[in-house]
Amino acid sequence: LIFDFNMGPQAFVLCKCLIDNFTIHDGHVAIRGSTLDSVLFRVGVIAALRSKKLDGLAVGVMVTASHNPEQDNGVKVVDPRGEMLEGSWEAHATNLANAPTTDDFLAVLDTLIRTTKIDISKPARVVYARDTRPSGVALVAALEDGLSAIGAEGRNAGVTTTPILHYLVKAINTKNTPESYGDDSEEGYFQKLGTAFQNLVAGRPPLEALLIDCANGVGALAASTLTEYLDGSLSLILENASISTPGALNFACGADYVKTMQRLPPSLADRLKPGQRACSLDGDADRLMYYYLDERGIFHMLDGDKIAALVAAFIVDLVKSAGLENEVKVGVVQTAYANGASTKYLAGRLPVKCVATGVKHLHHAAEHFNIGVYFEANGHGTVLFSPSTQSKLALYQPSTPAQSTALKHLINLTQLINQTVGDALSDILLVEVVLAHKSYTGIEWDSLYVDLPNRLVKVVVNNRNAFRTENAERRLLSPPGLQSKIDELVRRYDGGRSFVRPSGTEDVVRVYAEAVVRSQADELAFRVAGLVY
Ligand code: NG1
Ligand code: ZN
Repeated sequence: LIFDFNMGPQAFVLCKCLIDNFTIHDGHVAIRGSTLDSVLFRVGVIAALRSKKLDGLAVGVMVTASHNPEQDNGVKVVDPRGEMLEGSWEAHATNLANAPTTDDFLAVLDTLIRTTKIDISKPARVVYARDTRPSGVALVAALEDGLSAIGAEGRNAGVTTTPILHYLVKAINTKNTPESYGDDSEEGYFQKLGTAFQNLVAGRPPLEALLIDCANGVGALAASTLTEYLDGSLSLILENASISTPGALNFACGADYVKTMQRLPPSLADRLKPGQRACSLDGDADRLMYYYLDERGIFHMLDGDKIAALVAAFIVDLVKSAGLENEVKVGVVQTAYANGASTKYLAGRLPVKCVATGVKHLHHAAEHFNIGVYFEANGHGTVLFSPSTQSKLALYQPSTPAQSTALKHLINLTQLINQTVGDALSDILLVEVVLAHKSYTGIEWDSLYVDLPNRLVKVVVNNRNAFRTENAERRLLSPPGLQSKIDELVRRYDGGRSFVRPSGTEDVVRVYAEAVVRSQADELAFRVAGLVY
């Protein structure tokens, strides 16, 4: 057994073997940056074919490995509506990326073009960007080679965040249409968010400055630009903004560090005053974790579940105040990793759906509500307003001044929120709007409910595909007999809950457990891990 203590107390690794392979999950692949050149070339070809298949609509490619170490890199492919690559194409992309030789690659390509009936004479447009990782420069060059090989038109969006790239894809494809998502430039993005934010907080007392841990990544650049568009309506103090210090990206900082370690990044120890709000972005600024220190210096984390609770309750209230509660149904989507206390809090107020891990599942489930709020506990999430709800809001005639104000707020929220994907910057503004409206500090927000102690453990097994799940990954179908052993263990713990699922992004099986008492949550997680190993 190898326990990897570097991963922190939340993520021990029980190690049996390591397998080297690329898998595409939620539209992305991640691996050491220096070995990715051929994959990026192939992704260029895939993205161009996807664009041809969709009659030349722009497709996006983001070169990033998100919250992973600086030496890793990866790539995400973005569909024309600004959303993640369609599921069936993940499989095509996996096959193309893994083809062992050039001849194999060409054969897979040929099959793909024939089976999906792509007219290769169609135009192809691809917009691409990278985060601040040094390996990104060469990978973008390899991507550009792939695009030229197939004659696609490329637009380089430079160094930017993943959510901005998603925004650009949607803005390009809706340009000059009634559904225009905004000007197809970074400026258009900041303008849209900045204006909506100022409208939403107008007349409210200004909030105390927010400290942002930028994970020494691209979020530092974007957050700094954002301040110019807020016109003093919110002050941001940017920390961990060293984007050119080698090795600094995501190192002992950032949203994943905070969530995994459940502690303050050490670099903020003498920066954060008791009671002051702070938050961490991840390396490509699509995840967000809030937190604060109380008077005794104790760290309190406000994770994706707490953000969902804050935001969903606020939107439900606005819908009611606008007089639309019978017409606009608000719902929340979570995964099994959502803290049980958050589910209890939310389920008492609005419909809550649990889906399998992975943004694509959350996003699609959220589309089934008129307004769907989704957040993963790790801080990735957004709010979706269905097209018919957006039209309803535009046409609705309020009958009182209070209804009219609530309606304006809802409409401004549709502009403030990046509905294509979870966006740390847009989510910061959303949280700040709610805090300003409620006159909440972190303390009042935190007291919406008390998190159950929980622990996440990774187990490296011989074959993670032997682990098959059902019921939104909350129960195991195989290996045979394992689920009943887990059930038996869980029964012995007060408030116990535990589940086991194969990771979609790493060659490991993840074990989650929670219980009323911290030591019991830990014990349950390690006992279940022992059953899995
Ligand atoms: P996997 O490796 O399938 O558990 C992880 C995260 C997901 C999601 C994906 C990225 C956990 C437990 N899992 O998935 O929430 O962010 O990466 O798409 O945090
Ligand atoms: Zn990310």
